[in-house]
Amino acid sequence: MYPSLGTVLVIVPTYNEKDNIEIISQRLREAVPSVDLLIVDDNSPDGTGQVADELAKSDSQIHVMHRTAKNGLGAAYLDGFAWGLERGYDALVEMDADGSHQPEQLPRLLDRLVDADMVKGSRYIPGGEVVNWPKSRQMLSRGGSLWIRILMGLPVRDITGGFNAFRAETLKAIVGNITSTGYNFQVDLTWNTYSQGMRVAEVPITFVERERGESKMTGFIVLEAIIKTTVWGFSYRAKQFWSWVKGIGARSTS
Ligand SMILES: Nc1nc2c(ncn2[C@@H]2O[C@H](COP(=O)(O)OP(=O)(O)OP(=O)(O)O)[C@@H](O)[C@H]2O)c(=O)[nH]1
Ligand SMILES: [Mg+2]
Repeated sequence: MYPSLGTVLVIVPTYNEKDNIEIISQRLREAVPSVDLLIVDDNSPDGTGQVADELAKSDSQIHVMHRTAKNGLGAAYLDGFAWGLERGYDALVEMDADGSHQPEQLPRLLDRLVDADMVKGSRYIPGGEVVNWPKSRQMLSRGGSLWIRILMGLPVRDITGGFNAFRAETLKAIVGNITSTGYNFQVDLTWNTYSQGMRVAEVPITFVERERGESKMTGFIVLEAIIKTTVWGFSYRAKQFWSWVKGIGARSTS
């Protein structure tokens, strides 16, 4: 139990994270001993799933879900959310395995969730920072967030960030609408929470580039994000424009 929130499940998706999973699990268990951990492994060829099983054997608060194939980060999280919701957790958290998200900063997210429906760990608000990312990657990430913020009118600074905490009720209300698999999964969750009138808060985090293992980022993942957010943004703006036109029409006939 986490004071004032209830039971909390941290979900960590893994694909070939053998050298990271034990370190991140230990850091999490030490930083916030009351939370449970679910590792969702997509049958990693490097044996991450077996390492996770060993961790679970010696710690009743660590659980492992084995999926049969690599189906993307979003699909792994959706299965993890379903697992946690079925078991009645009050809050669920997304966190990467590669050390980019600091388990020691998890209390910031959980404390803020007391009066929010979703809390995003943010690199781009005062106090937030990015360590060891090349300029090109920073520009892609910052540019992406700015593009989405302008296009979709989302008042969030770090929209693609993946260190996020949710109340169970928030996820129950939105999971059925989530269709993205790659990076855009985080945008999809944020957009759906916000557009249902729920409270999205940001807290500063220190994001650290992975030190071990390989990135799973692909051109497809970036393309999916660009195309989907553009379509959503334009349809959102078209709806806004249409209700403005209807408003003028109604005023001129009254
Ligand atoms: N289960 C599962 N996990 C995945 C999949 N793709 C990525 N992950 C995990 O999702 C987290 C984020 O993936 P990363 O490869 O770190 O992606 P990234 O942070 O954009 O790229 P980096 O710059 O390398 O850190 C890591 O814990 C990965 O192991 C997938 O298809 N299935
Ligand atoms: Mg990463």
